[in-house]
Amino acid sequence: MTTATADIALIGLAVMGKNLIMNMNDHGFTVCAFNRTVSKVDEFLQNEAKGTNIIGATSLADMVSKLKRPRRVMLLVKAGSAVDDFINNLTALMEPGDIIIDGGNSDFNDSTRRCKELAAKGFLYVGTGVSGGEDGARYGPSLMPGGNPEAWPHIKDIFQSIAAKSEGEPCCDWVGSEGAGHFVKMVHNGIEYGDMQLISEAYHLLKSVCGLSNDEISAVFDEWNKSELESFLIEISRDIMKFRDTDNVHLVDKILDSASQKGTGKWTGKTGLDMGIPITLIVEAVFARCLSSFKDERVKASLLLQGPKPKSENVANPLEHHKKLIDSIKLALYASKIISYAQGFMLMRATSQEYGWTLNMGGISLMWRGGCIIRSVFLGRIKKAFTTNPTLDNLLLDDFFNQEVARSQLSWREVCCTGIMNGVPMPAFSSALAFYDGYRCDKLPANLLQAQRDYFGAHTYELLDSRGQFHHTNWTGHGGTTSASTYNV
Ligand code: NBP
Repeated sequence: MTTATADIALIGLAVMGKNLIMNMNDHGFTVCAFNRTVSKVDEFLQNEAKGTNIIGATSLADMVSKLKRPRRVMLLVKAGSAVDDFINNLTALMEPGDIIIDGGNSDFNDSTRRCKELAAKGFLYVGTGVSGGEDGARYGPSLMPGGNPEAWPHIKDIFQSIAAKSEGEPCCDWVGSEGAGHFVKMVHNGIEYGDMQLISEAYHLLKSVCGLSNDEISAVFDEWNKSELESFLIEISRDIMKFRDTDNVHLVDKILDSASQKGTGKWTGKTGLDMGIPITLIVEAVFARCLSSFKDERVKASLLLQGPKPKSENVANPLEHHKKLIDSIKLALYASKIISYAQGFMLMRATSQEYGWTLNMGGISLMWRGGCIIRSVFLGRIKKAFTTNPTLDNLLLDDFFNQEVARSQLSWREVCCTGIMNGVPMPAFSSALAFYDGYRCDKLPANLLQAQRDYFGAHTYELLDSRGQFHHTNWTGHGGTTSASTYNV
């Protein structure tokens, strides 16, 4: 009979799985490794895992027999049907009270379904966000677990040990029930799309309008990384800008300007639309990638469509010559980033209320403070805002962020004007500014929209002095007096 010696089993020996196993091993946990293609288990044991306490399994049944009770099994496989297939096979081998954890990029709606289905059978399900890529998985990821709360005491020690640490605190805490963990990871990825787009727009302006060379842009990013913008994404952008290929040419100049995506940004956008939350910057970042993918059509259009082209003067020292504009671009990036996070937290707040998850916003900021792709000094400020006021309605209403946007906004507006007058697209910078101006506007033109809706579709409107009462007007004199109840536009 096999002795049950393993603390946890991990299925999926690709980049994330292997690195998480090594990380767990480093922290003193005995891990049993398994993979659909079983030959990869031996390969792993004979290479990366050689000389460690990691053990392998030859089948799912073998793996289950090697686990201490309650059994803990973590999946790091391709999201989708592979997860459901493994869950089905595992439940036939495991017992009620055992724990199944999905660490892949699963859709949070799937995690909610799986959590409920497994709870009905007595199993404890956890859907956890894992961020930080290969390096994070190996040396400390940001972990965002959610699901059946009864599972948390059984996995807390392993998760918090292997997670990144920020100011001594693990970047991992219980997020909430059902699909809350994967939801928070999805929003993280949406914000990541936004951050990347903002940096790319700054790059476009620095290159096209200021005429900076790649090395000069790298130097600008290096400076920014010593400021309130200090973050992993600015840091890697600094390194990318100065990276030279084997032929000594900057690699970034050889890369096709057509961005791919794997879908989590799109999911965030769709969730924003479903929840009625204006996460405009994230959605613009997704669409910017879509537009970039029309490379051939854009090249044709560039020869036909008229408009201003960036005019960068040939100056001896562009860094010095454009110092004011460069500083303004930095502030525009900073203010837009504040808007992006304000929108992301709006989405989390609304979804948390809708599903009754009671997400802890300060805790989430801390989970993102280290280990993950959007890690930054800035998240420490967000943590502080939610610690000061845990029920803060909107990040923009926090004194610190309100003041930061106030001091940045003139530069932000000037940068948007400069981009527009030079024909440089800035969907993220400018949509963030439009959101800011809309959010701080006490009277928007939606009164006309309501009148239009009532005019053509009898959709009714409320009056300023009698909210909650709905009126319909016969605008043309020949319409009826009946208001619509089904046709919604
Ligand atoms: P992949 O996403 O490339 O998945 C590889 C694993 O999935 C292998 O173990 C493979 O088994 C297994 N698999 C596949 Br593919 N199809 C399967 C199926 N139909 N049935 C059973 N197993 C199947 O690996 P990864 O990049 O390590 O990512 C793992 C998860 O973590 C994914 O959900 C990913 O989205 C998420 N994630 C990735 C990152 C990252 O930076 N890469 C970061 C955060 C989260 P095989 O060896 O037999 O083909």
